[in-house]
Amino acid sequence: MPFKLCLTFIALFLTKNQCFADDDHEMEEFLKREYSLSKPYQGVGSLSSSHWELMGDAMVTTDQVRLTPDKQSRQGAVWSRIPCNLKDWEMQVHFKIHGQGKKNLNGDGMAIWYTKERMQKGPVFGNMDNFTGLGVFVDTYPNEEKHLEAQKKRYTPRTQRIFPFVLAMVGNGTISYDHERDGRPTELGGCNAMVRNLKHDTFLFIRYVRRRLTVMIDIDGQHEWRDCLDIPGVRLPQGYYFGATAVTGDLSDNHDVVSLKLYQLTVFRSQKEEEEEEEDRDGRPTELGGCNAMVRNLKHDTFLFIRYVRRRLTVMIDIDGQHEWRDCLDIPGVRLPQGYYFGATAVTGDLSDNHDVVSLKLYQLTVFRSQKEEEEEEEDVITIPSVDNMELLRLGQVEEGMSGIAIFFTVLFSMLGCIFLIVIGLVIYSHWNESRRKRFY
Ligand SMILES: [Ca+2]
Repeated sequence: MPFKLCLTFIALFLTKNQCFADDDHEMEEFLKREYSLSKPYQGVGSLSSSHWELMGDAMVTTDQVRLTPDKQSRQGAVWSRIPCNLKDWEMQVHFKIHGQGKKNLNGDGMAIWYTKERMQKGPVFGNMDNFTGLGVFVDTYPNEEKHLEAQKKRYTPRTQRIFPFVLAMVGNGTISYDHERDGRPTELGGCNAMVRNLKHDTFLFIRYVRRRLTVMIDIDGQHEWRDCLDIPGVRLPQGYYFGATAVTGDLSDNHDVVSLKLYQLTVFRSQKEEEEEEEDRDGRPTELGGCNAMVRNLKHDTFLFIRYVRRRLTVMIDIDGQHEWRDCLDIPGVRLPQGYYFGATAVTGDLSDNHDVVSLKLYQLTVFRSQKEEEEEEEDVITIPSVDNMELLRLGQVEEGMSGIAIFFTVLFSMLGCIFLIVIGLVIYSHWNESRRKRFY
């Protein structure tokens, strides 16, 4: 038994060690009352000194803030009055969606917001469209599916979604939420979540740490968080407002917020990270990526390579006279329609250069597509050029993986740690063995 115990002890230490190696950023959390909303909702909806403000059909009862009742064509909201100046935070939403309607005869859902704007009515779960910031939606009605059904079209089973569906979107003030398509064109990710008419409590968890957005749900009454989405490179400014909104149309539900609890997360940042975050503040709004390329007045040939395959755009350069392609940019989710024209242009101003094209060679690429991909592309024909999750992309580029040196030291120290623990374990074991032997004499 003690040997087993000793092994458990070693195992425990090993896992702990690993945990530190994986995530060297320790976090502490503090509940921030000024950004939280919980019972007994003192002054909400009645006092102007309250930290929260109601709008539309929202009303406060003893047990919840009811954003909408189970009645047609209602919309309601509750918004924080104080802009949030935390860099890293975690929002735990205790909510309830329930009503008389049978499955898929209810609607439309609710949303949790962290946005620049507040107290605006509109079509996105009761909030304005073209919002700036983050929206996490609990969409309870499958608009697109019903629309296709009406046209006697069908989803392929693989692309069909089960509703209610939780979905996250980041807007920059010009991106529109496509209600008819349940927000698919602009989604960052999502998951299904059967949250209606449950007896137990249901929770949504939104964490924003080091530009990583994580959404989890706890809806099975098991007090366990289930992953919903997890996306790095999401840039949300400080100073935005938290809010919750809901809307009903022809179909309805009670949309209740029991509590919104905001935790401040204290995250250690290295000097380098701090500097990077400062630099990012002047973003370049339209670039997808790029690289430097010393191409003037060279004796050898210079080449640029642009590949577009399965909606992935890759640019490489060969400018060192070594006949080697060097990566320049590589971006998935770039949507370019067919039927456009190729061309090359150049310009001189007060300063000039010869800009010569020696050749443009276009190669057709034959790419195998699975049945599923074929179907998806048929369903989703590109008519306007666009880039998926433009916001995300720009910033994903900054968040690079660990450097080679960092990986080397992590591995080295993890190994040293393991060896150290095994030695300790063996020493303890031999001591125990010895004392057991002594007891026998
Ligand atoms: Ca919907």
